[in-house]
Amino acid sequence: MTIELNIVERWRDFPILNQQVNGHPLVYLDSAASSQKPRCVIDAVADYYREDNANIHRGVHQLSQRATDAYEGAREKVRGFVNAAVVKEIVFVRGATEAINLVAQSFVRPQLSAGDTVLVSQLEHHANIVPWQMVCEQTGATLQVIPMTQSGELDLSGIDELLTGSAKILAIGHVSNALGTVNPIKGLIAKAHDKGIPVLIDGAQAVPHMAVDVQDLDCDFYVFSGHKMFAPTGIGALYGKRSILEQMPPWQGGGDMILSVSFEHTQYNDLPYKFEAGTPNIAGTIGLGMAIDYMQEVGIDNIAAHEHNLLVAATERLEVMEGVNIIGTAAEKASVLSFMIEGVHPHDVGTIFDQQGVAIRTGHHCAQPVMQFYEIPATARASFAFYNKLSDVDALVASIEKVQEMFA
Ligand code: 7TS
Repeated sequence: MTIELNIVERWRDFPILNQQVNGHPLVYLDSAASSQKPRCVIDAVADYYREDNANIHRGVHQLSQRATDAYEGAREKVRGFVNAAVVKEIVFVRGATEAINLVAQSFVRPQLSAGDTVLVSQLEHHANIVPWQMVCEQTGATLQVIPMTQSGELDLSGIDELLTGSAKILAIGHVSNALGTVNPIKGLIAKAHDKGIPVLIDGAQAVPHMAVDVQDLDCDFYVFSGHKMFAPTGIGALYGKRSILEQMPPWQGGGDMILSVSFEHTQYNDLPYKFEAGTPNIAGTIGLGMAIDYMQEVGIDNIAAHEHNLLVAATERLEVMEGVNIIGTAAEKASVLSFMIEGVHPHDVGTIFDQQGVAIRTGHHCAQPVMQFYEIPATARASFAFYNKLSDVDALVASIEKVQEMFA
């Protein structure tokens, strides 16, 4: 109960939520696609442009020093947020997608040849499939897939055969964006490490909802996007173990990633700058730092507990609705409820929801292999953040009833 009291008014920190859509109060149930931003994050970005804007790491002047301090301060916040051992292990990138491409091209590609495998799962977002397919095409290696079960969990019955010496990386999501399944990554990481296989965790759908400790997980890489955790778009982070990042060649070349350049020889910069070519998203990085401060103030455990209540409440309501099928019924889930309404295409569901002011996502959620598994083209997906209220679950149910009325 104290959790609910602490957190229930937090939606007021998000100015965008206080509006009407199509004549109804906005109910935002699409945070898995992108979260909304609290006032403090919006202000941090605006204040940076108003007061401190300058390029970083290059000026002796006041503004550049302030911008550099704010940018590097945010890196320390990200380090603390995922409990990395040292700040050098945090590389700023555009988002989860760019981080995975970086690891695929810089770390994995040089090790791959025909006969090798890259291991992903059937639950992955396209961002954790396509970069690996590309690197396989470039090297002649093969993509292998951990299958899934009807409930939307990983089918680990054949895992020992997949984790063989030919696997050069296991790349797996922490939480599935299409179904909300929380994968048992800690055990998988340990199993892969027993065979000497490094592991990348796609944490895009995990960090907004639960505490993550990369040292405890012992993953080699952990990637996420700022915009799903209340920060701006165009900024995210790659965590990598220092010993591994140090051995990896740069991925993109340009300014800031070098110590010295001549036509005969270029000496690369130290970590993490080696991987940050060009002027980065300074404002976005500062916004990310503020989003972390904000989440820590709200309390990640409070966030997880409140969202769990919302998910349980919504699941219990939808489970007993005639003609409504929940897609993805894993024992461990976070913040995502995918469903189908019998006789209605999910896109029509989304449109009717919008007319009620309720924003959900419909489609394949950039996880087409999950849709292929269930032999469906799409689902309707409600996804929660801690700024959602129990009354948003009522709005979800009322919108489903409206759809059913219209298609009766
Ligand atoms: N990994 C997962 C698990 C995701 O859910 C997403 C985006 C990405 C990677 C890619 O993140 P990006 O910030 O680099 O684009 N997922 C979704 C979604 O579920 N709806 O829209 C985007």
